[in-house]
Amino acid sequence: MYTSLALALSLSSCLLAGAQAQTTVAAWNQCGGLQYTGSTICVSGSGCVKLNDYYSQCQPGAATVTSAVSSSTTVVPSVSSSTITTSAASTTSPGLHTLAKAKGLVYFGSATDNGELTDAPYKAILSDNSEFGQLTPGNSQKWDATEGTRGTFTFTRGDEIVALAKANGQLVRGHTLVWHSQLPSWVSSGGFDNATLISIMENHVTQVATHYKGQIYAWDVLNEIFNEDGTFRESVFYTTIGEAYVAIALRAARAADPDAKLYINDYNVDGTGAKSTAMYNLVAKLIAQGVPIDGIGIQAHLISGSVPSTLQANWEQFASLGVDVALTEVDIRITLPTTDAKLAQQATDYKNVVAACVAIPKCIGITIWDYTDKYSWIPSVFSTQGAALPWDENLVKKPAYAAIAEALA
Ligand code: 9MR
Repeated sequence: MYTSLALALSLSSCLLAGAQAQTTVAAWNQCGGLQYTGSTICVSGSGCVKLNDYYSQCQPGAATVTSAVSSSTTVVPSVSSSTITTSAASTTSPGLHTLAKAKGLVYFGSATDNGELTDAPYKAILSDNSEFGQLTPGNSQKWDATEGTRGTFTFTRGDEIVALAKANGQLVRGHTLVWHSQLPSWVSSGGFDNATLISIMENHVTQVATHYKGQIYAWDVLNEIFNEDGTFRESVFYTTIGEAYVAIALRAARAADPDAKLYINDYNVDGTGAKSTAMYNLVAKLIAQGVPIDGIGIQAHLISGSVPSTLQANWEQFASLGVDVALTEVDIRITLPTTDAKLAQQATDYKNVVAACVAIPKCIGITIWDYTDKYSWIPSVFSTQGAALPWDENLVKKPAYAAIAEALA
């Protein structure tokens, strides 16, 4: 593992002229970075560590800054290896995507959304293809974003993210063609008969997949089609068309973009259980019927401390069908406020999740559902929970980052 030898600390931002007049910065707080105007002097016993161009952080035991050190000096601090593995911030990594590729995965990626792209420091990390080799538009390819009015298609926002990924040399997971949620009411409440709804759904899949033809590594063709007990969710598609809608959507996607891998994606299919069994049985049936299906998407919206112990066994079952599996929306939420112990538990959870994928040759990729707590969906839905991602709200790597890197090393 890359550990202490790779710990290069830039002290330049801590050694500004007139430093004696500054107040000291407490451990783990910001002490430097582009556009930062606060104090650059860390509290005694900690050193100012450059994490990226935009953020330097006071880290206990990292280094003692003295005026004898020139601003261009790079020091390797004497910290124990246990400190390094629990303090992701002090680890220099070749990048999660670089590690994932070396381990045989196709990508390590992140979801993103259009509004976030005006945040330059955020976009800089997102665009670093050593960290992320794949992007998923979090919202901008959904039905409400692409066909809010029947027959009128809008691709501007999706195009922005696909173009960014292309410029960065990153793959795109398309998300998502047929879903009961973020579905305009003209579809969900239109009262269409079977034949009409089939043609509406086929047209939607065809138009969107054709627009992005050749640019999408994999499509979540169907999203969240099961109830927790493994029965089909009573979406307008299921109640109007019946189970056949699944195969119709997959066939339309294949016809529109023959090179895109086609997935069915869901949450709570992480460990074994009724919903996972339903997913397995459906995909087995589709394969037997000759319906195009290439992968099972495991969203993996998980709770720290409660990650199922059956992840690997379950994903091996899926993979035994001959399809790919991918972790498509990973986050591991914590009950707030965070503590060092909770962040350590979260790091262990991330390590176990990533290791389970790495252990399965057919597990081809891991996508986190955005990379920073700054833009996580969790607090808006679970009011007491958050901090679910490997980078914190200040775009600083958390212990989870080093844990993921360890599992990929
Ligand atoms: O991240 C998305 C968030 O910005 C939206 O508000 C939300 C609305 O449904 O959808 C989020 O993404 C979801 C994804 O599309 C499907 N699986 C669950 C994700 C989290 O809600």
